Amino acid sequence: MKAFTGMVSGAVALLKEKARRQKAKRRGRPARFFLFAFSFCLSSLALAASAATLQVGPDETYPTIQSALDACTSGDVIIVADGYYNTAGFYTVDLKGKNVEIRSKNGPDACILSGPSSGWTVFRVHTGETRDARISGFTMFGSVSTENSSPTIEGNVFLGCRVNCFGGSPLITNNVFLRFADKWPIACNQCTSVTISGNSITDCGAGIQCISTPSVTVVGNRLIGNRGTAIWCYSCATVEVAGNMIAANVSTSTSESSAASGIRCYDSTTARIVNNVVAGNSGHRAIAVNKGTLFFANNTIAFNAGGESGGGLSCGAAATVLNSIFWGNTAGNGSPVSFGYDYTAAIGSIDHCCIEGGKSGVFAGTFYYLEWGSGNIESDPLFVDAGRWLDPLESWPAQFVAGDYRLRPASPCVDAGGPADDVPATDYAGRPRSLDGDADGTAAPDVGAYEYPGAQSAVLYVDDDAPMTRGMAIHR
Ligand SMILES: [Ca+2]
Ligand SMILES: [Ca+2]
Repeated sequence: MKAFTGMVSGAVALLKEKARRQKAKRRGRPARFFLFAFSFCLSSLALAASAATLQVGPDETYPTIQSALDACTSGDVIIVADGYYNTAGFYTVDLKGKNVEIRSKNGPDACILSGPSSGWTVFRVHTGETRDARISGFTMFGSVSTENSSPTIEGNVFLGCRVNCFGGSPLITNNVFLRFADKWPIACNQCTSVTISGNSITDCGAGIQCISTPSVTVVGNRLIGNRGTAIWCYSCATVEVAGNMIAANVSTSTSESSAASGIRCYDSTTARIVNNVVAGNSGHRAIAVNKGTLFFANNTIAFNAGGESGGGLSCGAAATVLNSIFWGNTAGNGSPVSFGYDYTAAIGSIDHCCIEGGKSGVFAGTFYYLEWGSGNIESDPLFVDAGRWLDPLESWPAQFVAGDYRLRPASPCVDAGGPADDVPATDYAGRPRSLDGDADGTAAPDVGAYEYPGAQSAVLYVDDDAPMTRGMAIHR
């Protein structure tokens, strides 16, 4: 929350600065306006055929983003000066079909956009804009709404607000979402495709929601300490969920289509879930995929608290489960993994996994055939730090102090994975997979999301016993 506090005090300083500038502006307006107009005409003539850069700010040619947008054409760049832009009295900025880059001059700490009320839409993108329409580098107290458009929304901080997309193929990348209380800070409905990458979502009502979107890619996000499902895909044909940190999320839903604290794929055709760390979540189950096919490799699923069945993974899909750790998860039965609990008929395999309780820990329903493959182990994976649930007397509702899910040198998971051909070429932290972690001269994948680097680099482990239920850092 340090960043948040900093931003708020930054906003106050910016308000003062704005008042000072307006005073100065009133004093020097006539001469400066003439100079501006003159130089603008010259530059307009010179740059008529090429992209223009339009400056927005109290002392700039354009006082508002909308006035710059109205004057620009596709390919132009709009740069917004430092300041607090309170949009009281108007405004939703409308891109009006122009594929322009709109960005702050000095990043989100210095440029804050706010609507007149909470829940206000600050940017509306609804005229078929492409990925070349970019909105980046703002702190927003109002939402971005897109309809049948495919903009890039990048590097913003959303405080108590959201990105809401209907149709199109938007890219939502490297944003921070904090304190959006009303469920989904990222919501995509009936898009053609969507890519959601590198975002951080903390202390929100839930995480990422995708509905009826044929192609969903959710990669490299951090979803920590939210009060609902972290990633929920409903009726999306192809879903890829890779390299996400999903920790300390609590879902109270028991609805069949939505219940899961970590990842829920409901009625997907093909789901690929790889390289994720899913730890210390609480809900009906941590990960649930009800039908279709599932490829599930190199995930670390640890210390999740579940409901009836499948505290780690609950699956009715035809599943290939490889190189994954299921440790410390709880449920009524099938604590690590439950297949076909709802009487679905399919075949699933488990190879080269570290599963607490071994084969007898896995539940397979009446119509589900489990192929218990080779290379499975059932010893403690020896995480650097396992994390822990706080005693209910310490915190209520339950909170999880997440640990560090890299492997210790003596972990049985080091070099114990299956063939490298089938699994992601890099690990959760971006290291090559495979490395020779046990120094026997042969590189092999590890089990879990992290590849142990072995003697190839010195690693200093730091005790990270700090609560992360509200967005604390975790090693990457
Ligand atoms: Ca290895
Ligand atoms: Ca080796």
